[in-house]
Amino acid sequence: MRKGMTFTRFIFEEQRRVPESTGEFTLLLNAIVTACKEISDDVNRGQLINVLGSANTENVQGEMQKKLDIISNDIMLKALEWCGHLAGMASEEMENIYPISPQFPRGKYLLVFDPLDGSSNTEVNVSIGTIFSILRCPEGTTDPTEEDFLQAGTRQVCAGYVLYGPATNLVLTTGQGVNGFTLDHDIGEFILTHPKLTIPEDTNEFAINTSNFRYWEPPVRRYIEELFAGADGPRGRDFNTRWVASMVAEVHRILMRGGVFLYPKDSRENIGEGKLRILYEANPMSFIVEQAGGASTTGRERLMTVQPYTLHQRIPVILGARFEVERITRYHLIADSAD
Ligand code: AHM
Ligand code: MG
Repeated sequence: MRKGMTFTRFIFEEQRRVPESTGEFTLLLNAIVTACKEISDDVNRGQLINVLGSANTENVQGEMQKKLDIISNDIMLKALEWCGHLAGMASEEMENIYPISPQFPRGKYLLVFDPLDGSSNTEVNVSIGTIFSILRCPEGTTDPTEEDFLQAGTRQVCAGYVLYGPATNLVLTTGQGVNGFTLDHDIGEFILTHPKLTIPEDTNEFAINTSNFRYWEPPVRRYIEELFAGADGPRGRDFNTRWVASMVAEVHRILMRGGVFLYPKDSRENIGEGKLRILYEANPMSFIVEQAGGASTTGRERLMTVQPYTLHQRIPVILGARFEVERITRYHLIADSAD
């Protein structure tokens, strides 16, 4: 007998706690998870099925797409457009929103996703993942426009990611804490392996791409310089660096053993307000991190309160251990008030 509750049972039991629930949300989640199992399978087979390498196309943000970016995006669209629970979708890999074809029924939710986060890592067999966020479609709207997707992170109904690493993990929040599951390939089901995840308030581990040091603002440089100084500096203890270049893997590590992650604002022309996208990356990860007891900021305000004004808008992201995030925010306030 295997130990642990299946994801299917978990979400049905959650549904029973909400007597007025129609079951629509539960079925939508199941469909998302099925799509991610298919992506997991393709990622896992990799070069055996010739899905590695560049697709030689650019996405709307001018980034080169990998074959797996496009395949994962197509899997999500095809697995979810027919389900009847969505009124529309938006993805990091598509310029415009994806309306549900008239041949399918429409539902009350909107789905936004990054089909394959960290895809620069596909050829090197380093962990990558799918990030998703479920929003409510405005009441009475069956034909959503781009504007309907532009919701602050605090309005998310659910956020999650599936990490394709040595194991395939699903991590999910609906605003009642964070739970983690591991895919049991033998039975094709996710099993609840990490219930009620929490992030320690303090940490000695930080993740940032230090090659961008010269482009950062003074408060971020100050913070990182103090960490570099370790036991000899004002922090009086040593810190350790990690950088996977897959946000989904960084957030997973933070959920498992703590830490802080930064992709701050910088002065490069193509980055400016940050590299990561509000809707597909920053908001869902912030929801998960806050629900696990961590914090998330742009450096100047709580990230999930920022009102997006375009679909692919980018934002500075600083998230993880609460004490560190508060310290970095303080450094921004001090720097701004001195200006
Ligand atoms: P992607 O969605 O195109 O993969 O880009 C997002 C990724 C994040 O997962 C990661 O934190 C960051 O880009 C790494 O950027 P860099 O290569 O500048 O270090
Ligand atoms: Mg991404």
